[in-house]
Amino acid sequence: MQKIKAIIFDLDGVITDTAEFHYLAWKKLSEKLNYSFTREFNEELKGISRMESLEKIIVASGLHKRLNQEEKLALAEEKNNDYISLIEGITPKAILPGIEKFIFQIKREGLKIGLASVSKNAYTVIKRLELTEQFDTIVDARKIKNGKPDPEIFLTAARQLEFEPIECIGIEDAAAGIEAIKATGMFAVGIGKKDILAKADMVYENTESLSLEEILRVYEKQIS
Ligand code: B16
Ligand code: MG
Repeated sequence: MQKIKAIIFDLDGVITDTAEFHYLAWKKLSEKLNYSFTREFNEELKGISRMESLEKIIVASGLHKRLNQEEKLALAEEKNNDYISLIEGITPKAILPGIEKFIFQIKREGLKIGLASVSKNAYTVIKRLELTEQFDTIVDARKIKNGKPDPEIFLTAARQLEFEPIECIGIEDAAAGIEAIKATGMFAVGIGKKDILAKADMVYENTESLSLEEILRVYEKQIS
């Protein structure tokens, strides 16, 4: 039977609720562009890069033909500055419920832990949460060419841990992230709504309900 060797986490929306800060910063920028930004639209931005997110907003708002590259970069920077101010006050208290206990369970089982975040701010966030030491490997935007849903980020994390994708489990809150995990052949655990994360192998409504024992049980049942 295949043995699981590592758990690879997404950051925003799984370890901490920075997904909400990305939402607020994009909403503020959208309002400036006279675009009515909804939570439903925000789901499409989860897990994708800053510039890809901006592109989607300006296409949706009908501004894409009027903005040149320099203006786009300035808008992306403006959003990032707002995001940076929002994450300034982050402390370990912002770790989502159940995550520390889950990390403890993973370590107790002797499994490795990886981080796969396309955020250029990932290191800062993990450091402020005082979690850097918990990770055996960290892959962020600087190490990859293609964002989620491309599998590159999860494949890189597995390679850096020196495991096959089939020996790893990925955890994500974004549809694009689940797609990326599944494209590697890993088992995918979703955090959030089942209809949005339909391609995941199993979904928990929130991080508080995460159980390593249950995940391993479902994984083993699936591969047997
Ligand atoms: P930044 P993840 C992703 O992080 C977010 O889900 C996404 O909303 C954000 O646009 C992206 O990081 C880039 O973030 O602007 O900080 O570089 O979910 O992969 O941890
Ligand atoms: Mg996420």
